[in-house]
Amino acid sequence: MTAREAVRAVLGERWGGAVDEGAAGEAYAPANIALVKYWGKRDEELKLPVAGSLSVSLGDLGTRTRVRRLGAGAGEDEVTLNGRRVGGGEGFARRVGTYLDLFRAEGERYAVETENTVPTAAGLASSASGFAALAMALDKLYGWGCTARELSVLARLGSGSAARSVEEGFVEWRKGEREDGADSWAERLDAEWPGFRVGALVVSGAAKGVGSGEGMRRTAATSDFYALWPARVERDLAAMKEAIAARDMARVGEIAEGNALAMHATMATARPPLVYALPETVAAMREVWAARAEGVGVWLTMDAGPNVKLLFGAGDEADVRRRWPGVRVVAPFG
Ligand code: 2P0
Repeated sequence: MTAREAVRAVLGERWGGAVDEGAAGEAYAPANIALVKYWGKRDEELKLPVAGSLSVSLGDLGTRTRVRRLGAGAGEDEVTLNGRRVGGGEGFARRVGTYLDLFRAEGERYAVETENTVPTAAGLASSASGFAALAMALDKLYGWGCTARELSVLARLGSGSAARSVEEGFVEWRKGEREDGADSWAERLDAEWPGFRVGALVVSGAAKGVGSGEGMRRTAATSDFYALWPARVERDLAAMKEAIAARDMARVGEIAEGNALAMHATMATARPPLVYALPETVAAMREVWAARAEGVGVWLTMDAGPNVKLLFGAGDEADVRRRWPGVRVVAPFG
């Protein structure tokens, strides 16, 4: 099944409705950090994952997007990112354009204005909030009235992790079994945790080397250790949900840190090897472990880049801020 067919399957009768020129839709979606990671696809085009994953959304750090239908004469989409017009040849505009192709009727063009409320320098920005906000803005523009589940499926077709950014709080993305991906969507866990904290440690602003998509493909195709990954995620997901239900910060931290390191171990054993850590990353990891040895309740997680994210409870926030004066602290539950 193609991604465009998947969109038709979601929208059914709502598919293909026209909107007036100048009509617009706007939406906001939060960024998210995975506590149990998504790494590997069972279907590249539909972005169906090999395993489930679980994340926490970052509240008011995310993306606001406005989509407007351009007049009939418009030759191309107009894409703006943080107030700057992005040329059609740039990666960001191409990804947005390819996503819009899934929805547009022949000749339809859009103006897409995207503002990230995540400071780029915080190392938390990702495609997840961007595609979730874009899917939600299109829903408003066309008046489809999609459910959260439908929005999650539509967002997933832009970027896998975007499936999780249509909701706040703790979010679980079910891997699903179906070939069309209709059962691969994310839902919010019934768990408020006001004392939960995420900290961003920026160790480098250097541009990413190998993108997630290529990184996943390479890992799955060449790392022997990748065979262990799906079962590991299964175990970690079950344990993580129990730890969250119990509001057990130490368990959550241990599972999240172990899961991230296991993911990075599969990457490091790919050929050619994929190591996102820089020397500064490793130094930051050692600082986290040293802090923990001294009794600070802080754990780490890392994604497809060199920056380190800290996980801790409000009771340890003062210690964390003292040790890492530059840390950007997020309280996902306000
Ligand atoms: C995650 N990452 O669970 C994992 C951990 C990076 C490491 O989801 O190819 O940008 O668009 O589906 O969503 C990054 O992957 O990849 C990601 P595509 P995406 O957050």
